Amino acid sequence: MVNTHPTMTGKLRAAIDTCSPGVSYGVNQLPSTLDNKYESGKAYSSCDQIEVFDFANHQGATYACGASCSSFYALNKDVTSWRVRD
Ligand SMILES: [Ca+2]
Repeated sequence: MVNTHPTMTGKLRAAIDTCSPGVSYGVNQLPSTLDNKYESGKAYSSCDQIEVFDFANHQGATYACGASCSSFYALNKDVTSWRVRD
C-alpha cells in the first residue's frame, strides 16, 4: 500500500507495507490538496530513502534524502511526485 497523508506541517508520510531492494513505491501526481505543500518527510518500514520531484511522474528538479527528512530545501512547497526505496 502506498499512502500520502496530509498534515498541518506539510510533512510527507510515506506509509509502505514492504520496501525491498530494487523496488520503489511512490505517487506519480499528488492530488491538488497536497500538491506543492510538503516541506519535510518520513518513510516507514524498510524504505530508507525518499526522493521528491517538482513535476509529475518523477520529473523535474529532484531532492533525495534518508528515511527522515527535516527539510526538502529548494523543493519545499514544490513537491508534486515522490517515491521511496530501500
Ligand atoms: Ca511542483
